[in-house]
Amino acid sequence: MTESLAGPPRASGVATYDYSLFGDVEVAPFSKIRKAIAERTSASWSSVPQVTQYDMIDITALEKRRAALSAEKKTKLTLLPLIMKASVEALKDHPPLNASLDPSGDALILKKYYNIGFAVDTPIGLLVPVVHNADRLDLTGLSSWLLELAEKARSGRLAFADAEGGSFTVTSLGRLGGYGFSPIVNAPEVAVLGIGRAEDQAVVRNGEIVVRLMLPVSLTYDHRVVDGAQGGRFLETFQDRLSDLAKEDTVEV
Ligand code: CAO
Repeated sequence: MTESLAGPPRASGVATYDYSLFGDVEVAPFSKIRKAIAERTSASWSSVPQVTQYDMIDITALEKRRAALSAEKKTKLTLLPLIMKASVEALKDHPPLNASLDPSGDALILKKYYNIGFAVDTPIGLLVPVVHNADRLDLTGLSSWLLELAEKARSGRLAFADAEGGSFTVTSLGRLGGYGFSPIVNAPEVAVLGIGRAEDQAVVRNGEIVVRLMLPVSLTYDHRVVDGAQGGRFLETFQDRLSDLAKEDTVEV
């Protein structure tokens, strides 16, 4: 189908033109959910000054522990519950990342609850269910909630209540993640943690080149609230809490 797309500049402010002047085009509908994603991401992008910090975390020991826990519990434990647990523990030490800026600009609302949103890739587009009170859940509980909410999101059964009240978001592209990406803050939250694809890499330890499983992470935050030093300290704590989880008997499963 050839159809003119000429019209006035869209809300984005980017001028458009008649693309069909240059070849055949097809006009596909832009779904309701894509419009909602467009609105949320555009609002965040245009109103939040955001910075992304990257790191590589050695998860060799954590991966062994994950495999052992999965075998012990006779259930598949993915990396995400461990990431979520470590995020909650790191947020407790860095309250401004679990906050929202008051619209007046005069106050920061520090949340005493840990409601962690997580991005789910669904047939209709990106949805972000929220694990409420994630700090009260052990790894098994986190894993069950993640599975249940991801399934609800994918099957179109996610209720409004399942996706509201988030205080921090984790977005894991897992195996699809590539080397890294810059997530957009899920405003009015202040920070979002991106997880890339873990891969064996040659790294230097004690002067020797060894193979370790390295996880790329990216933390994006609202620079009005969080400075680079605090972002760096958060990532350090997050890494420490992940190391804690790799040790036996350090956490309730
Ligand atoms: N690196 C390498 N492998 C990873 C990984 C990582 N960072 N994270 C997960 N994996 C592995 C898992 O261990 C699992 O491997 P096995 O089958 O061998 O055990 C496999 O990838 C599949 O994991 P999963 O996707 O089923 O489970 P999960 O808990 O890691 O993730 C969910 C759940 C809902 C986050 C995920 O399915 C999903 O939808 N991700 C996409 C989110 C997204 O679109 N983000 C972008 C938002 S911005 O546009």
